[in-house]
Amino acid sequence: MAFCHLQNTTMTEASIDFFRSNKPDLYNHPDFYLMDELLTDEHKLIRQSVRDWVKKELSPIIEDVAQKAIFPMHIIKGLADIGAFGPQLPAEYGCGGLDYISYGIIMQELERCDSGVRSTASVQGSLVMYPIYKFASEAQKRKYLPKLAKGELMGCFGLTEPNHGSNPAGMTTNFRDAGDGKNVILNGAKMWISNSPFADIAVVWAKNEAGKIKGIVVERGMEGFTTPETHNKWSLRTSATGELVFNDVKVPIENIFPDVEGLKGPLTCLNSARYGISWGALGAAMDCYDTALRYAKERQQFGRPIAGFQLQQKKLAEMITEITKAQLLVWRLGILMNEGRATPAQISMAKRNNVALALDVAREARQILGGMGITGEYPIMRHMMNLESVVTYEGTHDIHLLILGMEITGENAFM
Ligand code: TGC
Ligand code: FAD
Repeated sequence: MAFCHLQNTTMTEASIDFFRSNKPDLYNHPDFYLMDELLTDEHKLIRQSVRDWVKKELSPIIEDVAQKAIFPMHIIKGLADIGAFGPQLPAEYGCGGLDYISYGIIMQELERCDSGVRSTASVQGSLVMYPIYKFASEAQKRKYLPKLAKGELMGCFGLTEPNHGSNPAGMTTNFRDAGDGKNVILNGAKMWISNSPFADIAVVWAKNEAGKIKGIVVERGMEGFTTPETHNKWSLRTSATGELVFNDVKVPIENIFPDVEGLKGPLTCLNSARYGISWGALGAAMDCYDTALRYAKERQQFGRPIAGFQLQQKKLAEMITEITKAQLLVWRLGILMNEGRATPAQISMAKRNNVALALDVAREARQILGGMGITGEYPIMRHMMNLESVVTYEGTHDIHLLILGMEITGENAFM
């Protein structure tokens, strides 16, 4: 075994370096049920290219940028080059033209490194490009999609407001006719918006004068539009989060999506993003499990590796069981997504289950590492803190339970 020479040592600087430098060799794990056999050669090729990029460009900097709480802007081009922006959208608009399993695999491999980076890609692909592809005019698609795919433009998605999080139907952000036949006037504020501090465009959900929710593209530079950053997060520190503030912003009527009205607009986009998160969270869980397993085999206490103690084996065996179940869940969901048969409740089940299991795995893995588990020498605490946002955004753990509850009972328990 690669780690044998460390067995009589403590976790020194040298062994931590060894641990890091050997990590990619173990990247095919965990695959307890030989799930790779369900993937095509193309899926495996995509996975390998994302892994190679993550290993070269992201892993070496991730801890530092997380500690400093900055989004590393220079990775945008790399993310675009590996096809992380809108991989599931058609090639005719400069997008990936790939299937939903490929999309999931890309999210998994990014979040295996860091949920904040995956967040940036999810927002761009599922919450900015997807609604433009699905609901915008042909001219808007041609204007925005190729540049968004290349990362030449970055976007954000404004649904949540200070007083309306789980219940976006109550939003108060609104627009009215400017009276010039060309523009509308937008007022209101959105909160907790990923990518907002650097986004070039924002897909904003706001009510028209009839009180109907519409999607509208707001561009940076429009007078009265500001994007103050939200600081002091202990979670998703590599993702830039902020507000969107609209103070009598004049927006061209042509920027309003013609083809959708009502809450189903934003919720349709969330289906795509929540699906990606169910794969992504699994990536974070895999990284925590891999890290804990290797640490348990190396770390000696009472004269033997801690992996030899039943209590630690229970943790590891339960982790791999839950990860394997989650892998099967997302693979099947990916097939249903490809066939256009996945329901919102099925997506809620996967998002809720996989994020919760990732949090459980992170918490157990951190314990296996003892004191080392709280340091930035290992990724576990960062994953754990990140996942506290992932379990809340895109519908909280409780909201997804209520969506499932309504699906199976027919009873609405939201209000
Ligand atoms: P409700 O009356 O149930 O539905 C209103 C209309 O929407 C339709 N609908 C859906 N359509 C497509 N996909 C779905 N998943 C849908 N769910 C519902 C529904 O059929 C209806 O259509 P119509 O034609 O009859 O008008 O709506 P409600 O007001 O009772 O709310 C339902 C609820 C609570 C489930 C929904 O509001 C919800 O999901 N709340 C959670 C909010 C949320 O997830 N926010 C996410 C903000 S974005 C974000 O967090 C990005 S983080 C990104 C990152 O960094 O990665
Ligand atoms: P609340 O809705 O106030 O919920 C508080 C608690 O009450 C939760 O536990 C919830 O489950 C519970 N609760 C609420 N209603 C019910 C009910 N009916 N029954 C039982 N329990 C209930 N939003 C965007 O639009 N775009 C983004 O890019 C974006 N990025 C984000 C990034 C980060 C880092 C974070 C933390 C959030 C982001 N969000 C974004 C917002 C996110 O979607 C919301 O935080 C989330 O939807 C929950 O809303 P809230 O925080 O207002 O909580």
